[in-house]
Amino acid sequence: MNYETILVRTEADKVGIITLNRPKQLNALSDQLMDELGHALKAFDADEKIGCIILTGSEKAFAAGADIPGMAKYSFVDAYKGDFITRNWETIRSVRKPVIGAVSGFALGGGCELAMMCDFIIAADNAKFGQPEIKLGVIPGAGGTQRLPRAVGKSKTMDMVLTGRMMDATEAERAGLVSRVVPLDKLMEEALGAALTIADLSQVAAMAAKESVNRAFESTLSDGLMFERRLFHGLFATEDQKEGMDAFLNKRKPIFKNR
Ligand code: CO8
Repeated sequence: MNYETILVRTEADKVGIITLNRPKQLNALSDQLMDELGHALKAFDADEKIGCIILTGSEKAFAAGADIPGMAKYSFVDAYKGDFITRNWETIRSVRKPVIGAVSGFALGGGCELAMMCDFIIAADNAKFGQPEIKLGVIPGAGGTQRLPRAVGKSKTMDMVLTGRMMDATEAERAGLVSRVVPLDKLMEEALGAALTIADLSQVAAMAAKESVNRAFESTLSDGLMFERRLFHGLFATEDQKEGMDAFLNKRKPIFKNR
C-alpha cells in the first residue's frame, strides 16, 4: 500500500515507526489517514522482526482530532450507517505488540483518544492534551469519556470534557496520563530507547504482559489476577523463559528467540 498521510520506517530492523503526516491540517485524522494507519499497524504487528511500534506526529501536533471538514456535514444516518469510528478506529486495539505514543504538540479530540489507545505515552514538554469536542457541539467519540477517567480519574476528566480545556505535559504526567515527559528535542531518542529495550526482550512475554495489563481494565480483580497467573504459568512453556533465567544464573545477556 502506498501511504499518503503517514510515513513509515523501521529502526534497527526491530522497531516500527509510524509518523502521522498531514502537516497542513495538524495531522487531523481523516478516514484515509485512519485506513493507512490501520494498515501500517497490522503490517508491523505481523512482522516477526518487529518487537515494538512507535506512533508519533509532528512537533506542532500529534493530531488535532478527527477531520472536522470531513464530518461537519454528516447526518446521524451517515455516522451510524457508515460505522463512523469503529470501521477504522478500532484497529489499534487489535495490535498485540507494544505501541508507544510519542506525543509532541497538540493531542486533541480524536488525537488525544488515539494517544490513549497506545500502550503508554511519552510526551514532549510542549505536548497539550484535550477533549474539546464539546466546543463543536458533540462529545468524544473514540474513547475519551472512557479511557480518560481510567487514566486521570473522574474529576479531571469531567473538567476536560465539559470545559474543553487543554492539559499541558506537566499536568498530564502528574495526573498519570503520560509515563514520562522529556524535552522536545529528546522525544524520539527517549521513545526509541524504550522501544529498543522492549524489542530486545521476549516478544511472547511482552505480548502477554500487554494482554494482562489491558485485562485489568476489563475484569474484576480476582478474574484479572487469575488471568495474569495463567499467562505467567504458560510462559514456563517458552524457550525464552529458559533462556532468560539461564542467562541470569550464568551472568550473561539473554538472547531471546521469541519462542
Ligand atoms: N480537522 C481539520 N483541520 C484542522 C483540525 C481538525 N481537527 N485542526 C486544525 N486544523 C487545520 C486548521 O483548519 C488550519 O487549516 P487552515 O490553515 O487551512 O485554516 C490548520 O489546521 C492550522 O490550524 P490553526 O490555524 O487553527 O492553528 P492554531 O495553532 O491557531 O490552533 C488548534 C491549533 C488549537 C489545534 C486549533 O487548530 C484547533 O482548535 N483545532 C481543532 C481541535 C478540535 O476541536 N479537535 C477535536 C475535533 S472532533 C474529534 O476529534 C472527535 C473525535 C471523535 C472520534 C473520531 C471518530 C472518527
